[in-house]
Amino acid sequence: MKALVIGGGGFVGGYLTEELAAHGYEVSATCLPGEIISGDRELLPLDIGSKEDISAILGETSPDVVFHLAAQSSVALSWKEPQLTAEVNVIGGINLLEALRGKNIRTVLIGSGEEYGYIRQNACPLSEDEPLRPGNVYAATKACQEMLGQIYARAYSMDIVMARSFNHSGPGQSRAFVISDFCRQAAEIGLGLKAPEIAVGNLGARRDFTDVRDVVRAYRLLGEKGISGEIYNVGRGKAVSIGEILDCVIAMADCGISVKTDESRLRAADIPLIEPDVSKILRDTGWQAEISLEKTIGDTLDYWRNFLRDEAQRGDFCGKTDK
Ligand code: A2R
Repeated sequence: MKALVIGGGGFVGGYLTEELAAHGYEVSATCLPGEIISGDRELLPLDIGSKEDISAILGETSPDVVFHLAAQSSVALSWKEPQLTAEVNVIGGINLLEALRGKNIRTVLIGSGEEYGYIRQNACPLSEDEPLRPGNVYAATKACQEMLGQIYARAYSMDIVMARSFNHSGPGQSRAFVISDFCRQAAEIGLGLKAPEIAVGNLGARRDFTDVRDVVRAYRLLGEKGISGEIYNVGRGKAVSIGEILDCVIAMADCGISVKTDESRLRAADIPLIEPDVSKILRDTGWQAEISLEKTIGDTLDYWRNFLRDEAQRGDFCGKTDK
């Protein structure tokens, strides 16, 4: 079985490539031309701004299944660069769908739990039928990509499965995400690189976190067993508060950390609870999250400790995964 991972140079892409290879797939993966990739993986340069370039890669690699991860994936950047976000996530998505049209290649489109946006009170756990009310530019573009996926699946009988992924984390993730950020701060404190104080935003919000290694297993299984034209929530189905995550990080770091609220990290419109119903993916693929949050946090803490030690040894303070 041949798989093509588009957007394989990002955080999730490396894990998905490993997951597929470990299950016997012959994997090709693309990255944005000029993108700096950690490790020594060989990736094919591809900007999804060009339908012709996508067609050429499909011709070169002749995949049975395509996983589409390429995205402008930062919510913060989506406010600053709405046109770029729409270019990559919407026009790039159309370019891919057009390149795939008539080719009979199973496709897994990766969307986001952010698409649900301003959810109704008591709507959790969110089923895939819940109306979407995206609350930021990134979420709107992901909802749009998914709608296009459904339209192409119906109109052209294309074999497309869509994922809505909730928060995921693990070793190697950018510190723009909360678990990685807390673990990096704790690792800096443990190594004496920072005062023993972690800066935090709203600790009351409850979110659903899954380990990235579980998430890529879900993507593989959606490729293998997901029903064409269907949308699947990918998450643990059990939200925890950001405060509980912080307590776990502090306990594991075990170096006397205190907590300080940083006003700039407080978000005005934080939704109190976001939690998916994950019964559909379990029913159709047998997938459910298996890796505990404690393991995700422990491994992410270890990742940052090693990263910071290596950085200090090299005398280099601008690591490339620290975007
Ligand atoms: O922005 P960069 O240099 O990190 O490159 C990203 C790449 N990308 C593109 N690839 C091809 N053509 C483009 N025009 C283009 N623009 C950006 O897609 C990056 O390597 C990759 C997305 O990876 P990350 O930003 O690390 O996201 P992550 O965490 O791996 O999430 C993967 C998917 C995304 O669709 C998210 O929206 C979703 O999972 O949650």
